[in-house]
Amino acid sequence: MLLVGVELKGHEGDFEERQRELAMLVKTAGATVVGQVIQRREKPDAGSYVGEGKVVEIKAKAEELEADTVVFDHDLSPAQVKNLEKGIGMKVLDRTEIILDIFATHARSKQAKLQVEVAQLEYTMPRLRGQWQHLEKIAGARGTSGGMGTRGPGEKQLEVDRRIARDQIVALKRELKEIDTRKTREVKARGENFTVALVGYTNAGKSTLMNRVAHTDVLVEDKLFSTLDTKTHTWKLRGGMKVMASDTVGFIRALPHHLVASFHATLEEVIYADLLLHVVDASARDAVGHIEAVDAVLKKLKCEDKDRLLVFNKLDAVKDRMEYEVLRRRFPGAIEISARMGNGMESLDEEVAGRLDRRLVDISLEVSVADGRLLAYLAENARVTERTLDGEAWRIKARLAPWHASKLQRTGGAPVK
Ligand SMILES: Nc1nc2c(ncn2[C@@H]2O[C@H](COP(=O)(O)OP(=O)(O)OP(=O)(O)O)[C@@H](O)[C@H]2O)c(=O)[nH]1
Ligand SMILES: [Mg+2]
Repeated sequence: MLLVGVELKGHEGDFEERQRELAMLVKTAGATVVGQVIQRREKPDAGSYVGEGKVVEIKAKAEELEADTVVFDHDLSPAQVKNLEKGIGMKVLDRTEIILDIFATHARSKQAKLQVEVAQLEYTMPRLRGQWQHLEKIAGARGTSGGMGTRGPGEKQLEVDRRIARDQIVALKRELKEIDTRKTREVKARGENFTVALVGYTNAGKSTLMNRVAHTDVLVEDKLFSTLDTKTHTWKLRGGMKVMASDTVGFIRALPHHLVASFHATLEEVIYADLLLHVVDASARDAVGHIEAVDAVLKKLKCEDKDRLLVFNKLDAVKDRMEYEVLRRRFPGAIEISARMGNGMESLDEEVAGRLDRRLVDISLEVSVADGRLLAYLAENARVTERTLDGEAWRIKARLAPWHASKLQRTGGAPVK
């Protein structure tokens, strides 16, 4: 595949990094990169994105390098794809299509497969429509306009395709909905534990961290989007607290919004989590860009106000100490770890416990010394901070999880303050 990148004015900074990322995406998708063409422009050309002169150059280069496909690092409109394919004489793909393709090959569970399929169909739909509108114009120009006679044969076929795609989306969504409802119920029913979701840019090391803290065996690969299914496991923090940790789908800059929409159910782990661990590959050249991209997706999920902890991972792989120091200063609250080597795990546990501790509720209550059951319950589930004997009753101050507090309140065991 031949890569094409256009450096638009005002986006110069991240251009090189984007090109590298596109190459990585193409490789992950299983194709080989034979070369690249770059261009600087003020703004995209409406017809062909790169302009006619550049199309000729791309064609020549693609032929010289014996490419069979040209990949653009930009989302192309249906019309642009059409013009480019005509001009270059080979298949043209954009970044979104590559990402969708990777998702399709990496999807394992029924849910992930359905989600990807919906996203793919929704992405192709407007393209079908684009061609249809185009043909409609041709039919009109032929002088067959007016009334029923306007429909050309090609148009009819596309209309049928479009209907099939639409019906398919409806059917897939119905099937998905059943799985989603069940999953949502599961996520919400997790109730009696704090939940922590590992979020972050793709390849940041989320699954590696998951394996480290929950002693699991999740697939870890130096590839993009290895994990498409969220899995939840128990994480025992040093200090005794048990939390549920979920590994999640990695994010990327300009994550196709069809994917965000159709993976909404999978991302519920994030939406309902008590704490988000934002895992960052601190050895990546564009770590700041990655952090911003993740923040943008979290915003789309309306999770920007959630309690978040920044975790700098791959400290063992940081090469440029100077550059890293700049990053470190910019995000002074970040915890530093190496999920692969197991460094920094104590401070991570401590910080997670501390963050979750803030979510505990303070209560004060009086318990009869004879109420062994309630005393045992408190001993098991609460952290008693004060206890004084007052005649036949204990005056107790304690901190406990919100669900325990509301349980006590429901059973009339204690007034919750
Ligand atoms: N050097 C180094 N490499 C690491 C570390 N943590 C993870 N990696 C490597 O980074 C790559 C990606 O790790 P994963 O755990 O699969 O990353 P992920 O965030 O789950 O990625 P996706 O599921 O694809 O979004 C793998 O090759 C890991 O071995 C680390 O602390 N140091
Ligand atoms: Mg993963």
